[in-house]
Amino acid sequence: MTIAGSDSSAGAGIQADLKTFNALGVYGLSVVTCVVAEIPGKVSRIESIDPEMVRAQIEVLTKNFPIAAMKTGLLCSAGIISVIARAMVDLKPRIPVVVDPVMTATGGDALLERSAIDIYEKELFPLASLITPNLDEASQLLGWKVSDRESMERAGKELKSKFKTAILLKGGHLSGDNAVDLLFTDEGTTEFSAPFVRNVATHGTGCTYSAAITAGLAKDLPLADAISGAKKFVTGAIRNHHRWGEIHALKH
Ligand code: PXL
Repeated sequence: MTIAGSDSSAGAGIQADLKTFNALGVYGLSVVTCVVAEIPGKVSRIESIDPEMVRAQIEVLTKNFPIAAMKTGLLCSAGIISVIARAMVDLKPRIPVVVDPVMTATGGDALLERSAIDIYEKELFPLASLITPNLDEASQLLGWKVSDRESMERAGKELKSKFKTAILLKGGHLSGDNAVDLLFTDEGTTEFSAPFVRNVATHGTGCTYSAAITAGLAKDLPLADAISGAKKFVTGAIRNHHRWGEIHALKH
């Protein structure tokens, strides 16, 4: 199950999650938190769904489907995050929860209310099996800039002890020949690396990655195996990207 926003251009958000689940052979359920009118690189309008409606979607799905794992993506507002956290606390049995703390679109547009970060930290992070920040999100969560491999090591350890759960810190925004991510758990640090694919529009990469990890966890894979499979999947998706002819749609 994914709890996330709708991306009208369908490369990120709920649409990316469902496509990923489908490609990896698990059935995807979706809880919509907001609707984003956008194309890659340009958000034109965001409208959030009433938190009660978010709650109703979670309730009807969790009551009627055997959900094996879930992820959260763009959650839009503090009120929505609170509702989700409360619903998760009530869930029995507990299942793996991947929290992708989406704050800004790849193009730089803000997607989340500022006050929501506080609620994330207090209410949702304690319920996560894995949190998957990129470097910008990690920097916002820590209050200092994570800018290279060395600071990634420090940041991951700090985030893990702050939120007491596994952290996958994604280094995809660093320069270098490889896209390197680091997983921090109680057992130590594990590196996941793949050759960089340059000059490709990467809108939706983070959503696809966390959805693929969630699919792996739904299939009962150990966390590190779910992540390495997901890393291969997302790297393949970037490498085999769809090439539009004339990109009228990307004018803005
Ligand atoms: O890529 C982050 C993201 C997540 N979810 C939704 C989005 C975006 C980026 O634009 O629209 C719904």
